[in-house]
Amino acid sequence: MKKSTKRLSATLSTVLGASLILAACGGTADKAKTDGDKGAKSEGKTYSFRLADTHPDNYPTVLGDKKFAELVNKKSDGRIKISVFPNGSLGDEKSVIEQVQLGAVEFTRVSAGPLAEFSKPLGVFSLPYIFDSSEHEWKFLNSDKGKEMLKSLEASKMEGLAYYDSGARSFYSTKPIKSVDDLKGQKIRVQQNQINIDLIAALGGSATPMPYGEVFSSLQTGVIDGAENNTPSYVSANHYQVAKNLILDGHQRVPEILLASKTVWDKLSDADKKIIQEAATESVKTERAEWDKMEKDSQKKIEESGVKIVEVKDVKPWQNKVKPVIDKYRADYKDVLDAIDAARK
Ligand code: BDP
Repeated sequence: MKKSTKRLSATLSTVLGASLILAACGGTADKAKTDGDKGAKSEGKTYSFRLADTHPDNYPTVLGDKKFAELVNKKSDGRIKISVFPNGSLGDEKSVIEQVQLGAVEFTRVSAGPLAEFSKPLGVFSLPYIFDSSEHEWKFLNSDKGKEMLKSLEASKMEGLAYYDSGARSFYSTKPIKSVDDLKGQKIRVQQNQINIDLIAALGGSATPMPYGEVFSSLQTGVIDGAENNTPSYVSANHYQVAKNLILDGHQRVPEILLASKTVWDKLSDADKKIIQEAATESVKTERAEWDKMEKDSQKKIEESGVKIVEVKDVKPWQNKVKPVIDKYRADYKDVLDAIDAARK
């Protein structure tokens, strides 16, 4: 989709969403409930909500979103309908987050990367090399502190429901990258937050924050030299067809977050909140299973397509180079960094 068309559809969807939510929360059709049901105040109401995701239809997060929607529908006996809008069709992540804060879009699945500009605690996930492995990351995400971080979104008008998997992010470029030194002077697209800008500066490159949907054409036209992401995104967004040098440095593990607009959430009955929360938690299993599958498939595709892959055996030189970033933010994130360290044991 052209940028102008995309913007128009994002604006249209805001207007549309706003009227939808008015209809939903203003108390539409109260379906009579069977006797013995003395549930909370909005029980029996029907809702039609939208969930935005930047990824295409068969991507693990979208499959997770769909599982979530299906479970909500089932648990509410068809009263709560959630339609999934993939492909960034409701706007890029930053503008979707803004729409969610307003209540114009009711649900979204976004990366913690862009969320960091809206909710400072989530910035911690953009710090480099804080997790040793997927196990370490998930041990933290499932810990009390990890759950508390989801809840911290409330201060920014969002209700965090669940984490989804997003693996580890690595650099890729149209120019060769054989070691950490080769990023020097390269223009690298990053997710939109300040920590990422500091990260690229520490590596000697220049950061270009921009929405995900613009990365492919920017690589093609040379607006940027490279970018960084997990391998499923590198493949599904076709970046691997243009930026054919991949270095598996795994500098970040930035989880995905499934969340609701707090404006919408606060109007739901306790029973409906419970339904939605349970469905979100249950959908994690689907997303993570799809994630594992897609990581393997992407790896295969990359190997078959002539991408030059450099494995990083020793991340020490990378860690040393990005240390100024950790030093800059250590005090801000002390509590959570301690909890992440504790999850290592
Ligand atoms: C992907 C995330 C997606 C982000 C994208 C990005 O799944 O939500 O938008 O990275 O780099 O891994 O912007």
